[in-house]
Amino acid sequence: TSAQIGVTGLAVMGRNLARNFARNGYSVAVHNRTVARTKALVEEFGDEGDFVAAETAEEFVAALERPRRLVVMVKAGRPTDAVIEEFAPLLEPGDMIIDGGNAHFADTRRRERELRERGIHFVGTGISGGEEGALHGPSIMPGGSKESYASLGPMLEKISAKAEDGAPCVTHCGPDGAGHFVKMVHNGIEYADMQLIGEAYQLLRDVAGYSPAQIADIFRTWNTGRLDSYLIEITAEVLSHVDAATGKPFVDVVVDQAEQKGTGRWTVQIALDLGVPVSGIAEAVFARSLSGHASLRAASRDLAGPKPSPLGESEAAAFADRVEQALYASKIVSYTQGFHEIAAGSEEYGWDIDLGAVASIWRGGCIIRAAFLDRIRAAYDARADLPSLLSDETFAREIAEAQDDWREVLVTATRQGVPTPGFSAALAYYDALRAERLPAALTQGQRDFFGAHTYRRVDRDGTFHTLWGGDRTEVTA
Ligand code: NBP
Repeated sequence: TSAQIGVTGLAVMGRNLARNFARNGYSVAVHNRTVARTKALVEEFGDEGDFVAAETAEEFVAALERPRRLVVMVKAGRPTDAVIEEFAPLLEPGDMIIDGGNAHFADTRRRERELRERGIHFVGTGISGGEEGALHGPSIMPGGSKESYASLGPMLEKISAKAEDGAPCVTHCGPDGAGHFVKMVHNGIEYADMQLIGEAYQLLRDVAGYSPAQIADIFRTWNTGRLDSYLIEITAEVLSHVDAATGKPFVDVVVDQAEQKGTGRWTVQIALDLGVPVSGIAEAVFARSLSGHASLRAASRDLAGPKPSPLGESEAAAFADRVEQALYASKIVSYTQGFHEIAAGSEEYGWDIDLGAVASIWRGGCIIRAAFLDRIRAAYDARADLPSLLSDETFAREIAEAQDDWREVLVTATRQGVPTPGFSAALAYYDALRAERLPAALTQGQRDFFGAHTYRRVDRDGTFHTLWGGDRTEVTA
């Protein structure tokens, strides 16, 4: 028999993805560098569907129907190149290599170009949802050629998560690196969401004076409203968990130094290159980085400043409502920034990414899945060329309604010395966009003063320079 799809790389993600294909009725060839993993998969889960175990690359390729669809789920970076080098010589024009790892989109662009010259479709594919998602339905973000999507799309649609309206959480994002770019920004937004939730937690704890268990209940309540999302749901689970060894809240026995694997950092690095202000995502990355500087933190512990003093019970509930407003408004801003980055990447690389479709496929399966994404989709459906999510009437109105509370929360946080980099950056972005005049005019004057960098005028076209070192007359540059 010939298999309809092959998966090589059978660690947690690859194994579960292979099972997902098999459970959906596809015959799946499976392969792994270390053969024991292949055997273990077939022994443990062989009865879930039609698996063809292959020990060598040649056997694996021979097991696939043509054109071949070969999913690579190995560690991103050099291992991906090693696997491509191993398999590409065995493939024929028209075959497809689908890279489901967390590759950098620039690597995907390079690999796609190299393989295209050999007639092979390289389909860089973002996959979100962790190991559970891979098994039960992830959100899938494929790039690559239209032709490859025509062949692969129906299979991906079958194994993907489904949104509440039944729509599959997969769309052809665009050519070459578009899928991995979209996945990268997904992860950047995920960092921002997590940071904002963290700030809300700390305010509820230190300013409102609630216990982790009480805060878990507050998050459960929020999860029934407009903040309804996977991350809010698991936040309540983590906060209500009690450490078995000590009987303390779990969150109090975990070292408060956050780690990261790099996709959030990439989102910010690329945003800097594209000139897109993703301040909320950047603050989230920096907040993790700051948390990890243990000796710097220890050396700074005695610096002067207020210690938070918890509110009384009567004020705490009202404060919690304000925090919900601040969290929601900040969330709108971080999605605004993330979608701006996707639009800018799409423009830069000619991908023609459909932003509404991206919002749509993030509604299920992935880590940032949320009711909220349906509203983003609706905003782009109503107007595909929306300059910014903040230009959408609904979001603009919601922020307008939230902003008094948002500002109030930040006043309290500042006065009590509780750090809120995410909430603050979001509000600064919002206010900067609203501002009639920005101090950027002064910046331009300074640049012209020390470096003759020139400036434009509000009242006339052209580029000008003032002779700062001379009689300060203005000349046309
Ligand atoms: P890992 O990222 O831990 O990679 C392990 C796999 O890579 C094993 O199958 C291993 O084979 C194979 N491999 C390595 Br390492 N070097 C190789 C080489 N030179 N040649 C051939 N195979 C090699 O696995 P994972 O956590 O399942 O993730 C797979 C991909 O999916 C990664 O790119 C990851 O970033 C991405 N991803 C992960 C998640 C998640 O939640 N974990 C979510 C979304 C995406 P071996 O068995 O012989 O050592």
